[in-house]
Amino acid sequence: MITKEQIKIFNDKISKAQSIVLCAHKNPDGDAVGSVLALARLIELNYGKEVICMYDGNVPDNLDNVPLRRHLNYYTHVDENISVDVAIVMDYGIKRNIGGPQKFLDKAKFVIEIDHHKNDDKVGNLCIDDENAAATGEIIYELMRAAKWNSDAMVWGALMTAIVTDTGLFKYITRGDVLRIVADLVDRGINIQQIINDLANKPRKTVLTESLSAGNAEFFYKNKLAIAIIDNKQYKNLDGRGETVLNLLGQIHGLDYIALLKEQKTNQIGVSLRGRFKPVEQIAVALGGGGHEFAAGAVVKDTLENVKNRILELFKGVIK
Ligand SMILES: [Mn+2]
Repeated sequence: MITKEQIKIFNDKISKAQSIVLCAHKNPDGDAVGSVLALARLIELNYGKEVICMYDGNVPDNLDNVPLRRHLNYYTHVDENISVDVAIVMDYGIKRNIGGPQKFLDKAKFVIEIDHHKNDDKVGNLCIDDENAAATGEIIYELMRAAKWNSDAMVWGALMTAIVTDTGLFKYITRGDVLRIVADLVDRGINIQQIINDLANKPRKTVLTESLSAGNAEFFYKNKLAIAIIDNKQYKNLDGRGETVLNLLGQIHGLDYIALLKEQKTNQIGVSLRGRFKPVEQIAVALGGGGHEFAAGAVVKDTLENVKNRILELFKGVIK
């Protein structure tokens, strides 16, 4: 629930700001990119202000068609000497996920956060958070409605991309509210098929690498846990988080948990965890990460072998 007070503060800060930067988590996904670009456009339409959108890491190719994609700047391409009146950080989860844009947050006179992750160490002076939201894009939509902002097809397309991404093509939706937002966006003319087709648009080497990783997965604890690996040599072929590996393995009858280990560099392993009706968030937290009940992750500074053993050990306590 977004309060009148929150809208008042947001309105006040944005109205007075000369310089506004927007960012989300490192290696942004459809929710991060969609939320940043939707809010950027909303601020442009309703306050007549241009904002600076930035990211760290890699924006996957399958987000190339998100409206206004070209407005996203790699953070080092933004002049680090600019003054920042307001920084808005979205969908970030934990502070460590912000990456390079953090230095712009550090010098901002006011920080607004908009997020749907659980987080006990918030960075915002104003927090428009909702742990029950299916996507940060859902909160942006609610803010847009509550503030009675004007919007256009670019905003709606970006918000649909955010919701489609974080609900795993609507699979994780547990509240009718999200579907009512989707219904409204469809009534406004957004084509779901086109959004989903655009998101399925990956480089060939990525899809082949992902299928290979799924094909070589190992199974543990009476086949309830699958562990798939993408080593550093294969990692450069990856574009995004390896969702295809998780989706392929997630179809296996009787499987409860999937762990995908990506060797981003020597002694740095990106871990993506998925549970099929079984929570994985605590495992991610134990690895120093976080996320959502059934989809979570962490980045662990250790060898592939050690991280795999830690994961086996953590799941041993969970799988009975
Ligand atoms: Mn999200």
